[in-house]
Amino acid sequence: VNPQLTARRSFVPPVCGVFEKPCSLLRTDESYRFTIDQEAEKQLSRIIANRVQVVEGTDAPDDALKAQYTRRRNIGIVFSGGPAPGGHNVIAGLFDAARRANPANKVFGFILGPDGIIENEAVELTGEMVDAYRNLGGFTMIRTGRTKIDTKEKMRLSRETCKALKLDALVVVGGDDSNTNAAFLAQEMYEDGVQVIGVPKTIDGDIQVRDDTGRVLCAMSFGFHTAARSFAGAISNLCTDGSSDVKYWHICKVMGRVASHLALEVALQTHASMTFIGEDLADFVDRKRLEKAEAEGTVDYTAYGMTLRHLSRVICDGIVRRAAVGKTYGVMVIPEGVLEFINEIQIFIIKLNTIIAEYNDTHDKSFHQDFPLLPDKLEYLRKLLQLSQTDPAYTIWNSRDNELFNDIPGFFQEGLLMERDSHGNFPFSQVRTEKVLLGLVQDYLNYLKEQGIYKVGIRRDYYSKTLRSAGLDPDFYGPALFRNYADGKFLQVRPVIISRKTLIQALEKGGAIQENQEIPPVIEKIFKKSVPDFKTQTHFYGYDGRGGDPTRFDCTYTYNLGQTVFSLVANGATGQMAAIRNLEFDFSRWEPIGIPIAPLMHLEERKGRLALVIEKSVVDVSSVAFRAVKALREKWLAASDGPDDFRRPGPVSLFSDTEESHPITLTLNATGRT
Ligand code: FBP
Repeated sequence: VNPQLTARRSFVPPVCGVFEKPCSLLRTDESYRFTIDQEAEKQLSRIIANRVQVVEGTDAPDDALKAQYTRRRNIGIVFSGGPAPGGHNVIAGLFDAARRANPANKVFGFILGPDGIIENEAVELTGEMVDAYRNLGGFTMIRTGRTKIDTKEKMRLSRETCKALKLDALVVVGGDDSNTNAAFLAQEMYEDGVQVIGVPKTIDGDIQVRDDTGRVLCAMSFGFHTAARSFAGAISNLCTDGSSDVKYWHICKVMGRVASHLALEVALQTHASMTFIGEDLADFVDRKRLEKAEAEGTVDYTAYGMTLRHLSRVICDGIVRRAAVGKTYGVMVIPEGVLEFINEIQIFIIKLNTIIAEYNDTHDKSFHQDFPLLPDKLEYLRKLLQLSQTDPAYTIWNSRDNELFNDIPGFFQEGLLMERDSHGNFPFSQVRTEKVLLGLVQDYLNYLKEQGIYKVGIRRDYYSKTLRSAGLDPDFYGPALFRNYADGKFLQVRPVIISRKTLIQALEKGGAIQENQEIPPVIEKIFKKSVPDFKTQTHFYGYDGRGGDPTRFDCTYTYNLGQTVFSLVANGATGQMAAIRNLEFDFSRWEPIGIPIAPLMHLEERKGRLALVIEKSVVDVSSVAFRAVKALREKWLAASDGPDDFRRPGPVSLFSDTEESHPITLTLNATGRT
């Protein structure tokens, strides 16, 4: 028996005031504005007119409301997509609210994600099952899957399952793509009287909903806080380890398929030496390129956004600057989806999506069945990229494209063809993004070494003390080894990259040693230190954080989401996503609401075609949280004489509510303070 586990299971999350009332109802809030996509209007006609619904509690429901609220119901729930901490509490919140309204209500869990709906694999959830998973991480109770219900046949089978189980409502707990799926299910099952409710889940934090005027309806999806705290804890430990044995650069890839929200939160929690935010790289404008093009009377679109090569230079700049003050170690955070924001990569991916879609349409076997059998895959791929004539925007293949393509290491050139997931997303979690970048970084560092730019600064006091302790006169040996040492605290070692032979010659010339005499070991030691060594350890933080036990924030958030789902179901809503308004503020201000899904949809390229999806929310580079990180970047790089500025995030506790128990990005964006 693990007492901590028992304590965790018995934690009772606080509920919003409305859920303490015997009954809840919905009030339409007309004040939110959404621009409706014409395609959404056409394809989701049944639910497009939905409005924001605010859940309100009542002590004295009239008879009609009471009858509707307490009517016996069967509700199905499915997890869709990657696990996110808190999912079990959505079930617990829904189960408790359903049983409270009517003890005869039944909740069915679909096994292994949407496949469970298609194949009618469901289990009726009992109190014991729910209790066993309260406040625990993962989706282990009913597991999850990534299947998309995207064909007529899958939709037909899903409808049959709902009929067979006599479902009144189906709850889809998932990310942007799964909520998109929920909207289509709501549309299709409208006639059958099956209500469909979505729940915003994903550690990526990319389901954030604002209306056209920027008013926040859903500040964050659940699971984000726990994952960020887990990653930050591990990365903070690397900051401590790195600054103790001062020998490695720790390269940390942090999950988030596209958006860099997790990397941003981790940066704020740990103050790692360098953190790259994909959205920031895309925002970069190469002024020199633009001016040159302008002078030539042309427009250079490639001046917008950072190239892979440019990014590697920025990374090198940080490494070189830290080395110059003796710091040959550090911690670097790279978001999993960073390549998504590198234009040239994005163009290759979109172009290949189109080619793969066309191939699948015109061949017996799918592209991914045929491609692995080809003898020279790279040659084939190059031809594909050059020959694609489908979309004029992506057909231009010039020498620059060629150059950019050649910059990408071979394993990733082929990797660009990796099979997309069922929603058409490129599987960045399977790409060794850090390896792609580090290859370029290492090459450039070698060049900088040769140029004498990448060198280790040795503290003057260190070198004087070391020589002296070996009984050698620093003023005698020093000049032979160093120049311009009198200027500052740090010595620029010169020449930086010299062979042992050159070093001996320099010492002989300076009269420090006689011909053929051995170099005193202490000088050898100092010399060795002057030659930078870029040693790295790479880490991937993703699946571990997805499986963690939810923080107090996520436990409370998800339990209240579950309760919100029941209120929406019991009041007849469909095509709505359960959410908590004011999540970014103190719990006392949280308000359960329903957000209409259809108005959030727009057209996006998926698998080479335009598809109606919910727009992912990426990091806003004008947000307070991002601006804070930008302003503190130089401080956190600590390329100066002083100590590093690493931050140790506080411990994660289920039982105390502190400032640490909310995402810093949320607090900053809402209030402008940490
Ligand atoms: P969801 O959007 O389904 O929540 O999943 C997010 C995520 O964890 C991403 O961060 C990551 O890129 C992806 O899932 C990994 O997918 P898989 O589990 O298929 O490897």
